[in-house]
Amino acid sequence: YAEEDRNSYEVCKEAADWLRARAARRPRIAIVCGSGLGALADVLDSRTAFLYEDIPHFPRSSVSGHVGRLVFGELNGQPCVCMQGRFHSYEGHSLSTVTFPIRVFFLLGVEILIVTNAAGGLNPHFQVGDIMFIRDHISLFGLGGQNPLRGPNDERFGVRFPCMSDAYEQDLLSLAMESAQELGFLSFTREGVYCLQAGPSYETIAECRLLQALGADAVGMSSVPEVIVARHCGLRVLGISLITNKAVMSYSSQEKANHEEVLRVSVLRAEALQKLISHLLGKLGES
Ligand code: 6GU
Repeated sequence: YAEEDRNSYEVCKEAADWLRARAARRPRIAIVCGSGLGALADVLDSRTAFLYEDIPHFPRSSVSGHVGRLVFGELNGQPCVCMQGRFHSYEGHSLSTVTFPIRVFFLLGVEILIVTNAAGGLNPHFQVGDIMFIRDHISLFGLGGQNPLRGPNDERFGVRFPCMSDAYEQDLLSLAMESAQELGFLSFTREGVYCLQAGPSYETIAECRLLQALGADAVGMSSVPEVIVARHCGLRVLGISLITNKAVMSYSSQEKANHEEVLRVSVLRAEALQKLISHLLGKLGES
């Protein structure tokens, strides 16, 4: 198939059928693990893992900090599937490849998508190590004509013109905040707007100032295409950014964004994030 056909219904269904025949339980929740956050998949109970390279039609991931497998299991009693390693546009993948796993999750019967990522903080009140629940996003991609839904629409997934004003579900956001409070995490929990930048280069200072002026609180290189495709097929979405560094806003700053720092901070906060997601899933039992 042509690269843009990877996420066609038939191709996604072959991958979903292959997984369904091998996974013990139908997952209700899919979790995309961002940079340095893959350890979450290692704490699932009753795990079964599948390397991307063994799953029909699955792309390969290539970034350090991203392993490359799907892990099925339970977290706090909820059947989950975790993506340990995601696909980014900057690796050279088309947006249909980046979002292919989301459609596979939909066909597996997943109802809720939790996307996590590492992001640079633009909001001056944010600290390194803060957890930001995504309230909304700005897709410089989408505004510029690169949307994962571009091309023929298959109604079996969703409508031609899906609404995005409710992309990040308020009920999930409230439950996530409640969880943060109950765990004593409020001092480092925020809410804000995530802005997608294609990468792989980090932003210039002028670009950071621009994004801040546009109303973005954090900037990163992922998640938005997955969220758009998830909303298209009706999944409920929660987005979580870990602020791993402050975006450089001033010419007098000596700081430089770098991947090692991003990984170091995300590993530091990975455990808190695991606790938070696990606690939240406990609450989802009832809703
Ligand atoms: Cl500062 N920018 C982008 N685009 N992605 C990031 C980041 C910054 N920090 C972590 N991921």
